[in-house]
Amino acid sequence: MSSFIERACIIAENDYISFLESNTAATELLQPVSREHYLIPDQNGSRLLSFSSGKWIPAGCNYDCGGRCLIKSLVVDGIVVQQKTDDTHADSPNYPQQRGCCRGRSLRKQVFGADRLKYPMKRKHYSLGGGNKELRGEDKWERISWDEALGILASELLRVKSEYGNQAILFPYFWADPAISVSDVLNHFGGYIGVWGTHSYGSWKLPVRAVIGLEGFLTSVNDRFDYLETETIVMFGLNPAWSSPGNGFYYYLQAKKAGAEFILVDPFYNDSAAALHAEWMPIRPGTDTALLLAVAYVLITEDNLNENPLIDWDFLRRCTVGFDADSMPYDTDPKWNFKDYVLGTYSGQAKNPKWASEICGLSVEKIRQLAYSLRKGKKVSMLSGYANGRTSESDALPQIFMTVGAMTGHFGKAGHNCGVACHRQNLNSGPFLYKVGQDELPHYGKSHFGANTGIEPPIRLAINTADIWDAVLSGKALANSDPGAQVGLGENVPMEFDFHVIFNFMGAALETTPNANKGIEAFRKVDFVVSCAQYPSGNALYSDLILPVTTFWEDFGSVNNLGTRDTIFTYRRVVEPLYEAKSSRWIAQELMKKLGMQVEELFPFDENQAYFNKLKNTKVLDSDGCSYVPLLTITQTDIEEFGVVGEEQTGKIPISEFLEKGTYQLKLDPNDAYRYIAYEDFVRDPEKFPRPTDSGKLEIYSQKYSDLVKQLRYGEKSPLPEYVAGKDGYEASFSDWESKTKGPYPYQLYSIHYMGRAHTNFANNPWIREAWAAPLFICRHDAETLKIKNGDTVLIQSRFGSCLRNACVTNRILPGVMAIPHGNWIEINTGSGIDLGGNENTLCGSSPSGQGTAAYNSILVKVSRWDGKPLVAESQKHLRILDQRR
Ligand SMILES: Nc1nc2c(c(=O)[nH]1)N[C@H]1C(S)=C(S)[C@@H](COP(=O)(O)OP(=O)(O)OC[C@H]3O[C@@H](n4cnc5c(=O)[nH]c(N)nc54)[C@H](O)[C@@H]3O)O[C@H]1N2
Ligand SMILES: Nc1nc2c(c(=O)[nH]1)N[C@H]1C(S)=C(S)[C@@H](COP(=O)(O)OP(=O)(O)OC[C@H]3O[C@@H](n4cnc5c(=O)[nH]c(N)nc54)[C@H](O)[C@@H]3O)O[C@H]1N2
Ligand SMILES: [Mo]
Repeated sequence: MSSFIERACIIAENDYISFLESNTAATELLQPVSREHYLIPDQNGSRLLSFSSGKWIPAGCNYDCGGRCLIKSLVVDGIVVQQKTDDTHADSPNYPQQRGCCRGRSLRKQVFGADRLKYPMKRKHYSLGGGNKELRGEDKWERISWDEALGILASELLRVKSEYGNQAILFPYFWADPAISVSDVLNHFGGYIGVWGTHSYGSWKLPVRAVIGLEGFLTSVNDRFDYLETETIVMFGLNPAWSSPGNGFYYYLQAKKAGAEFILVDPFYNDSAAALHAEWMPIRPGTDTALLLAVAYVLITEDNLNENPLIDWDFLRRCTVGFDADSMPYDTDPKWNFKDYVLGTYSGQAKNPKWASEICGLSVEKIRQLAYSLRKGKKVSMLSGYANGRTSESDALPQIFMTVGAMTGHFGKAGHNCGVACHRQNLNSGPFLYKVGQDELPHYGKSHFGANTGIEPPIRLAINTADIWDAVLSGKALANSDPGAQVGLGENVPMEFDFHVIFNFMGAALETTPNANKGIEAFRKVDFVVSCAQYPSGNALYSDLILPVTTFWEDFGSVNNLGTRDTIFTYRRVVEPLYEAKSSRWIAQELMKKLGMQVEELFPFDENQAYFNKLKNTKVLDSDGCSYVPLLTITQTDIEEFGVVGEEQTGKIPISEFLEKGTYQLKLDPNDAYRYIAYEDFVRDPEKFPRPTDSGKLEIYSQKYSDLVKQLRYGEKSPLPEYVAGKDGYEASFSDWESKTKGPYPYQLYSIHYMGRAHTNFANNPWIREAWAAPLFICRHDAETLKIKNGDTVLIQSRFGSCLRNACVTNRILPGVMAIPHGNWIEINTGSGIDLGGNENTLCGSSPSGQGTAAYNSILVKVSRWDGKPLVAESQKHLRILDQRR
């Protein structure tokens, strides 16, 4: 046996049982004999492999965690024997290495995992049009050839198209390559119904820029050097130590070193707060708006121009509309201004700290203290994550956040910030300094971020992800024809649907959209479900057909910088595709053939040329801060070596250096042209540099926001940032609010983006499982009431489903509130219907509110000690390995 990979394939086929029992990743067949040598099993016994013959190759880690880090793999004889991260230059705060986290650095445990989907498979009782559909998720699997698999897929698509039309195909994924190759084929085939949603952003999505004037995405706060100047950093639901991978948290540590003090407003005293010694202001999930209204009340009622100046009146007058009766838009009744809403002038209910305290749980004194921490004159950064916006009826949140920032003048100046700083919007803010090159292939539609990528899709209709299971089951849904629009969305129109195919390419819709139990019903209703997948997570398991797709390490290569402003990365194929896994491009092409289409129409050249095009077209912002110039110098010899068509060009570094290092990082300096202070021009001269809102100012009163929400038909929103109690929020945990009598589901639960996951990814990585136990976080007080001890298995029940987790009893979460990691894989027990995997969406049933927000963090539950068989610890759990023997 010459290649290790071939050997692994044979073992996978013959030795399935030992794989299953040993929980072994294929790489563990290697036996280390020294730091430099491995013993590899061979047909003649074994053979010694020396690391010195190996090559370090930049390896992809493109998961949607918000980080982009350099990962390199040492490949010896087709085997990855070691991984490392960025050592291309010495580390320093101004010029930091781009270091990978525990997930990226344990990728080889997963790429070579025993649970890889190795061959195309069909469900045993599947036949054209579905067969025995209720067996989805429980049926046995049969290994089949790629030819047969693609044949089945093509016949189902052709049949459904001719009987019901392309609108019967649901493609529940919304962004980015490599999904684009397959979605292009489906578009070429006549289209499909896609999805839109507030996903990550929650209610932070719509109001950006053109609506109320708040900057969005990467430009909402100042660049990373700025935090060295800030005095107080107030983090509203922010946990960069876990959820801003890459260097996000490193910049917080620099600010700490420079003397900033930290405050965390969050139900959880998270690891970021612990590392930064932040003061904790614990609040209940979904209540930030109430808290901030009371902060505004304190500022309004205690501000005094001479003795106690808390409000930046100059900023309010110059840069906002709607604050008080004197600053209302001309055509609006002055009565409806913000100040009078907060004071309760007309309603009789002041939004004072006493009112807010009852809702959010923070004491009256602490609310007042928070208001003073934010006051005018101090260098304050108000930073938020998205998590507080992933709650029910939270549309007022971005607007009240902006309002408090405006009242205190924390916009447009060094050391002052007011905006979102999570995910890839971490403290490394400012416009991207690179433009990733286009591959020059023809593509359909708009990208996730609204950039037009080419040909108009034949069907331009999308359903909110939070509505898709209902749409499949009831045949009715609101549909949007302009989901990619940058400014709000098109109108949501009630429509009828008749879905017959669910096509899962990327994404793990069953695990990541609300109401997974309904999702399973939907999967079991349609005629046909196909999943392209790497591992048997929920989507794959509940399908009729599984197509094994390659991981980033087996893909041809790509260029990306989604996540870090100053660095760009490339990765290349580390090992040949494992087993019979195929790239998305290959699957797309072969599917075209089966559907009777001309491959050249979408793929006029090969993957090598497409990769080369991305490289050559990649641009970097020049040191003048204005013009983009090519990143790479490419010679005729390079072009010949690459074996592509192209022309010579001059750039910043030779292509060979980029390919070898896997990265290029701009050296930033606090005094260079790349500096970014958000809103700087606007604040200096609001007439000359207006915001793109109707008034050109920040809109504390926004009729447009109200109108946009109305046309989405999920409810009404006041033009002002008014507090509305959410469905499945704190208030709903009571059967009687006045007497404070709790209802049947008395605890608030939310899902937290977890260090041991990038969504559903890494849930099956043995090293990660050892380090990150994926428990239910429950506070000591509640645990005592419920007679739950640390490590006990507990049953968590909501109106929508139930699951098991082992408890982590801690002082770091607010009483009455519990948290569960986002991204656990569904594992429904057939008899009881309980999800042993502990996926949060088996509990979350929330229907969208306001701007279509999926309220992932508004869940009400009851919890009890589980007297049945306890769950094994995460580290002891067997991998889910499907029997893939022929
Ligand atoms: N309850 C609750 N739900 C949530 C959230 C929450 O906080 N709580 N968070 C929401 C958020 S913010 C987000 S962004 C979404 C994320 O939701 P998803 O995008 O659905 O989640 P992922 O787990 O990233 O999905 C990736 C899937 O693609 C597969 N995959 C990875 N690489 C490749 C590849 O190269 N090719 C192919 N074909 N497949 C690949 C992986 O195996 C995995 O199954 O979840 C949302 N859902
Ligand atoms: N390791 C890891 N990192 C990730 C991801 C991942 O899956 N794993 N996913 C990435 C993606 S796509 C996204 S969108 C981002 C999401 O990142 P965020 O939107 O920031 O979400 P979380 O990390 O879940 O929560 C951040 C903090 O908010 C708190 N919180 C929850 N609800 C509320 C609330 O109502 N009010 C307040 N004040 N605080 C609240 C939580 O306790 C937590 O401390 O993370 C990205 N980063
Ligand atoms: Mo996200």
